[in-house]
Amino acid sequence: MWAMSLKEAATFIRERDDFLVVSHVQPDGDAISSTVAIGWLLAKLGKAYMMLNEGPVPSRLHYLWNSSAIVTALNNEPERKFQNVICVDCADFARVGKAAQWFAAEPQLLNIDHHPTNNGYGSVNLLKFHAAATAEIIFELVEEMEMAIDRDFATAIYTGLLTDTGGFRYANTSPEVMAMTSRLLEAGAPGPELAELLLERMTMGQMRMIQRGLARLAFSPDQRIGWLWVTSEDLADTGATNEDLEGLVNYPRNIEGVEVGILFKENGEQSVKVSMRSAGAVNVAAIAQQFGGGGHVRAAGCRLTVPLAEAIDGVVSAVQKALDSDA
Ligand SMILES: [Mn+2]
Repeated sequence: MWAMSLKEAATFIRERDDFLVVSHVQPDGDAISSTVAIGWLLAKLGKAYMMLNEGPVPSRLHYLWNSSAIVTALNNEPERKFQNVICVDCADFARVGKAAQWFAAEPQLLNIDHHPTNNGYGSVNLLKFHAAATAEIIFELVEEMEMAIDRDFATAIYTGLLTDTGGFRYANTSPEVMAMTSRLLEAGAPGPELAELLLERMTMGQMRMIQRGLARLAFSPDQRIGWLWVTSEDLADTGATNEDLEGLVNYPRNIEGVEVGILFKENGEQSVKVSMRSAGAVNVAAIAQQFGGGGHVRAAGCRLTVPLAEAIDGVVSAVQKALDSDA
């Protein structure tokens, strides 16, 4: 079945020309790496293609081969429509966002993804739910097509694997991932430099937000809930972006004994974005659902249209209730 899917995907690429390569809104490391890796493959085959994303490429990923050629759909009206589309790392069709404006009315679509919720919206689907990253699937596709890899390609795939496995730490860090990583290093992927850049380095905005957030760290009386908040003013003062808030919620969550870590992010006077992380005792997706949000058992979020203090009271009480009923 998997071997068949790989062949079908290879045929889709070989028999067509003039492709649009897209990934999901607010692209992460795997999304951009997968986009440029498919671009690399198409370039090697002498195919015409364009790479597109709804939003801009995060600046820390600018080292990726040809990433500067990725067009931002938000800033550009469609110049034309594409009949052949390759979607990478998009769990559902809606995740491509405004990039869809560049698709022909009934495009031929190759859907390459690893999200278990992907419903197979492509004309051809290359889906492997236990793959650690979409980049892992693309490496298999390039092997299937018997192409020699180089440093540019290896760096892209390594980046997708590194980011989607949280630095080769999460449960998806399979023996297959490690075997692949070994080959990527042989092909010239700069492992230590990528780890430094993607896992260690912080922007000044990020550090300023950590500084402010940690100064406010608060706990429930039983210390099983830890939370912090950032205000609209913080973002304005520090020049931090939303990207700079990534990982902030892990500080309370990582403390010994804390079951749920929460980050409250104020967006104007009556809007608060809430991110929750659970150590496992409670299902934070169920709590997020009470407030109209959703997510995964251990990572979920919601948005409340109330002042910050009210959002903190409401969500912390709901989490406390869930923890108490669990005990
Ligand atoms: Mn991914």
